[in-house]
Amino acid sequence: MTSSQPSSRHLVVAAGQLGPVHVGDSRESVIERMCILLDEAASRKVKLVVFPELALTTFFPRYLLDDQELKSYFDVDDPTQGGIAQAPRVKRLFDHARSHAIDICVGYAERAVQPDGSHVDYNTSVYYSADAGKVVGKYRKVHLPGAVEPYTAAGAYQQLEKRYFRPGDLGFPAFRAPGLIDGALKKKDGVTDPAQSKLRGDPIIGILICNDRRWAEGWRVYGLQGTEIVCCGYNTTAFATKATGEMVDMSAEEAEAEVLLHHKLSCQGNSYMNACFSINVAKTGVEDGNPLVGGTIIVHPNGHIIQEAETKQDELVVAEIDLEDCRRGKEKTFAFEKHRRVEHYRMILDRAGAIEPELL
Ligand code: CDT
Repeated sequence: MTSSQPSSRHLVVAAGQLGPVHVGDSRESVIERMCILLDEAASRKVKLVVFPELALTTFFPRYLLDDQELKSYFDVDDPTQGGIAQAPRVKRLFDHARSHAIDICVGYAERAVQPDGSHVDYNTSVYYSADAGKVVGKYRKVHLPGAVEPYTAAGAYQQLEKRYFRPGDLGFPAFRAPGLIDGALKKKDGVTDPAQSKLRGDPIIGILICNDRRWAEGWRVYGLQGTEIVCCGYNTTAFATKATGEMVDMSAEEAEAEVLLHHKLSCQGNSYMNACFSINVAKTGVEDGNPLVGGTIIVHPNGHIIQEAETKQDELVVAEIDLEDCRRGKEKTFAFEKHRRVEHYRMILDRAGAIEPELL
C-alpha cells in the first residue's frame, strides 16, 4: 500500500424511499418530507441518499394532461441560471443536503432550457455533491415505457412517458463523486498505470431510472466505465394490466409478488454481472388510488440484498458498504479487459427487434 492509497473504502449510503405523493401535494410539502429523511441520514452518518424517480410530484404520466396542467409538474433546468440546484422551488433540498454534507441523487421532470430559449422535456435524475456544492452527474432516462397516445379501452391504465418526455440524450455517463472517501487517489498523485489506480479513486457512480433497470445494456455500459455504485429511483405499478384495460389474470397479491420478483431479479442480477453496488429506491404506497410497489433495496456486487425497506411509506434504508467488495468481480470473475469477446456482440448494437432464425 502506498501512502496515497485510502486505508478504507467504507461508506454509509441510503435509499430515501418516499410514500405516495398525491396530485394535490405541493412541492414544498414533498421537499419537507425529503429534508426530514436527510436529517435522519445525518444522524446515522450517511454520506449519500438516493431518492426516487420523479420524486417531487405524483407519477403524472398516468394522466392525460393538457400543456398547462403538464407545465406544473416540470422543473425548469436553465444552465444560465445555475441549473436545477438553483431552481427556486427545489433549491431548499440541495441547500439542506449541503448543510448536512450529504450527497443526494434525485429524480425530477426536467424542462431543459435550450440556448435559443425553447425547451425540451426529460425524465431526469441528478447527482448533487455536497463536497463540490454542485451537480456533478446528470442522467436522462433512456428507456421510456408506455405510449404516446392514450389507450382508449375503459379502465385502461395509462403510462404516457413517451408522450411527455424525449428519450435521454446523454447516454450512460459514469462520473466520480468527490469527498466521500478519505484519501481517494487523485490525478495529482501521479499514478499513471491504470492497474495501480483501479478502485482507488473517488467512487464511480452511474444513474438509471426505473424501467432502465430491466435493460442489461445500460448496466453494462456503466460496468465498462468501472462503475461502483448504480443509483436507481423508480415508480412501478404494483399490478399488471393489458392495453385493453383488464387486469392480467392473477390475484392482486400474485401480481404484486411477480412485479417484485422482476424488480429484484433485475437489480440483483445486473449488480452481480457488473460487480457494483446498487441503491434502488421506490416511490411507493397508493397515489390517489394507484398502488405503487415498494421493494426498495440496496444490493451488493455479489448480488445479495444487504438492506431492504420494511414499509410503503417514507423510510430511510441505510447500509454501510465497502467499495473494495467490487474488486473480486471486476478483477477476477468478469475482468472485462481479459474475457469480453466483442467480436461476437455486434448484433446488440445493430438490431432493435428480434429476427428469428428461418423456420425449419
Ligand atoms: N416508471 C417506469 O418506468 N415504470 C415502468 C413500468 C413499465 S409498464 C409499461 C417500470 O419498468 O417499472
